[in-house]
Amino acid sequence: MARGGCELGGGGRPLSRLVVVSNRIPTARPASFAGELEVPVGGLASAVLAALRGSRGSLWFGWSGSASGAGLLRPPKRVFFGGVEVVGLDLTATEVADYYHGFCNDALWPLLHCFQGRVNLRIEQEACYRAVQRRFAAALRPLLRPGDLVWVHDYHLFLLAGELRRLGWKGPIGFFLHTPFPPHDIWTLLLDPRGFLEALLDFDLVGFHTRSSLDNYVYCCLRLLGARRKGERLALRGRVQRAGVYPIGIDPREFEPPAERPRGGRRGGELVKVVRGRRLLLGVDRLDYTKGIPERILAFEELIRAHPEWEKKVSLVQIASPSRTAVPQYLEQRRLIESLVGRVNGELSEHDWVPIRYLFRSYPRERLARFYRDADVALVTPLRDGMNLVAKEFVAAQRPEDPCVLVLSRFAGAAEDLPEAVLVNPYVPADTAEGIARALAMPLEERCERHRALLARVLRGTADEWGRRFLADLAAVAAAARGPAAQGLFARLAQG
Ligand code: ADQ
Repeated sequence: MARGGCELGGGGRPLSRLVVVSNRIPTARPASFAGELEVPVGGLASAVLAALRGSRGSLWFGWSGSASGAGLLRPPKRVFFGGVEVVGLDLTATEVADYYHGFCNDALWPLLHCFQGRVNLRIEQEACYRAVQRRFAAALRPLLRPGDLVWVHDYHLFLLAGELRRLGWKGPIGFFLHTPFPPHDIWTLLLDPRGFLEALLDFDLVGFHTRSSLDNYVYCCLRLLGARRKGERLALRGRVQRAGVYPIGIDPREFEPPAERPRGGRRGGELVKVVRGRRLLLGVDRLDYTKGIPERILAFEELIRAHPEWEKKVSLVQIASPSRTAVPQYLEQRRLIESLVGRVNGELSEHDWVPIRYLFRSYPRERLARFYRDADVALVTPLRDGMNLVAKEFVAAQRPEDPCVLVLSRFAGAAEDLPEAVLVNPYVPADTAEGIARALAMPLEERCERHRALLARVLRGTADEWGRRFLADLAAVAAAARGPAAQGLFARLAQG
C-alpha cells in the first residue's frame, strides 16, 4: 500500500497484498454517495481505514452486518471502493445473537475491560463463537493468495489464525487487539483461558496499544502455557511469535483547524452559543459503560459543589453516539445517564443556566472537529480503554494559540501516550472534579505548552504510522521465518 503494507515487498519483489480482517466492515453508502464508504462509528474502523487509505489492491474482509436464516445465507458479497475490495459475509440470526451480542459484547468486552461483574459467559455462546471463526476462515481461505499479509483485528477473531492454519494457510498472520489485554486473574474467567491463549500464539505477530497490555499478555502466556520469552519473542511447542506495542493514532489532517481564524475568536462556535458563552466542558463518546459517562456527570456535580465559584459559569455538553443498542446492559447504561442528567439538572439548574446538555447522537467528523475547538476542557475519562482516539482528536483539532485542556483518565491507553494531559482517576468523582478545576484555572501559557507537547505526539503517532510500523514488523517476521537466522532462533527458543 502506498503508505502502508503493499510496498513492503520492495527491492523488485512483488508487492504484498494487505488483507484486513475485522468483525465489522464499512458498507456501501446509498447511491447518491456512490463510491464512498459508510464507516461504522468507532475507533477500529476509522483507524484501519486511515491505514488502508491510498493502498491499491487491498482486501477488507468481515461480517456484512446482515443476518439471515441459516438456510438462506448468501455467498460473500464483494464491492470495490477506491482500490479496496470489501468482502462481507452474512451471519445467521443465531450467530448474531450468540456470537456477536452474546459472547463478543456480553462476555469478552467486559472481561477485557476488567468489568468482572458484567461478564456473562454462556457455554453455547462460546461454541457459537468458535463456529463463527471456522466460517470466517472457510470463506476467507479461498480469497488468499501467496504473498498476502493477513492482518486480523480485535477480540471477535481471537481464534482465526488457528482455523486458517488448519485450512493450510502458511503465510504471515498478524493480530492487533484494540481493547486492553487484562491481567491474568481476569483472563482466567474465560471458560478455556489456555485454549484461547494457545490460539493467539498461532499469529506470527500480536500487537497491543500499551506496555501494560503487552505485559499482561506475556505474563499469561508464561504462567498458563509455560511459553518461553526472549526479548520480543514468545515460543511454545514449535511456534515462535513476536509481540509488541503499537499505539494507534488518528489522521490529524481530518481534525486540523482551518487556516483562517474565526471572527470573534472561538467564542463564536456553535456549542459556545448553546452554552451562552459560558466555559464549556465537552465529552464525546460511544455510549458504552467503559467510557465512564455516569462517573463524569457525578464529577461535574462534585465540581459545582466543591467549587461554587464555577456555578453558572460552566456547562457540560455530553455527546454520546448510540452503540450496541440490542444489548440490555447498553440500554441500562443509557437509562442511567438520562436519569443522572435529569437529577443533576433538576438540582442545579437556574432559570438562566442549564448545567448539562446531553445529546444522544452521532455527528460527522467535520462537525465534531468544530465542537472539539469550542471546548475549554476536553473530558476523556473512560474507566478503562484500549487507547481512546477521541483524546487524540481533541488535541489535533485545537488552535495552538488558544487550546483546550485535556482531562484524561489514567486508565485510558492514551494516558501512556499523552502524559502532558491532566490525568485523573475516573472512579473517584472528587479526583476528576479537582482535575477539571485545575484545567479551568490553567493559565494560557501552560495550556499552550502542554498542547504543543501533546500535538507533537499526535502528529508523530498517526494511524498511518501505526499501520506502517505494524505491517513492516509483520513483513519482517514473515521474511525472517523463511531465513536461516529465524530457523536458528526458533530452534534455540523451542529447546529453551
Ligand atoms: P472505541 O471504543 O469506539 O474504539 P475510541 O477510540 O474513542 O473508542 O473511538 C471512538 C471513535 O468514534 C472516534 O473516532 C470518535 O470520533 C467517534 N465518535 C465518538 N462519538 C461520536 C459521535 N457522537 N458522533 C460521531 N463519531 C463519534 C476501540 C477501543 C479504543 C481504541 C479504538 C481504536 O475501545 O480503546 O482507541 O478502538 O483502536
